[in-house]
Amino acid sequence: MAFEMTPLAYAYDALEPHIITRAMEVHHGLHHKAYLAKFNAALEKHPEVAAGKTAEDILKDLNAIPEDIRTAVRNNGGGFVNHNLYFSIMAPGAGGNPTGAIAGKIDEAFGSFEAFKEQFNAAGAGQFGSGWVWLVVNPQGALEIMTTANQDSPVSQGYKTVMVNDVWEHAYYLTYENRRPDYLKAWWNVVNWDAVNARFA
Ligand code: MN3
Repeated sequence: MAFEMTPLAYAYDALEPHIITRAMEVHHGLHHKAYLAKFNAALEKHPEVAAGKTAEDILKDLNAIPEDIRTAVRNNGGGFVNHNLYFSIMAPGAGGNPTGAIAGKIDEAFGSFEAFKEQFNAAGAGQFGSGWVWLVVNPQGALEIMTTANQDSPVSQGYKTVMVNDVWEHAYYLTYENRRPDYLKAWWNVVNWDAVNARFA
């Protein structure tokens, strides 16, 4: 059983001007699709790895993956799962202050939404090279900001992922060229708090 692309809930041009159409076409239509194809190709060699599991489940115990496909699963399975969350928590006409249960939890953990945003953006700007900046629930049950390199997922380290921003250059170069901090700042305009709450629940 092969994993499949989750259709985007919005059009490629829907996140303009914060993320331009061509950036979404390349990111979702080419990069994301390529991770999925390579993930499925790796799993074809060991179909038992995916039997009865979600893609995220597979990433939870990388040591259980046969060695000959472990790196491919880590990189491409990670790429598939990380991008699924990223694309699912964005929407047009979104942004603004957090709503729902996550709003209070963010205040509790970081003091205020403004303080959280500042820390999240600083972590994203400080991630050297390609990677991701996350809001996660740590194994002790508390909210935490973390970064991962390449396509590594926090689920492989026992964390639950709540929201994520992609800081690979492919995520922002077409819209912002080399100005990653501008992208980090603008990205909050497309954060869909309903989707973040659904994920957090
Ligand atoms: Mn990406």
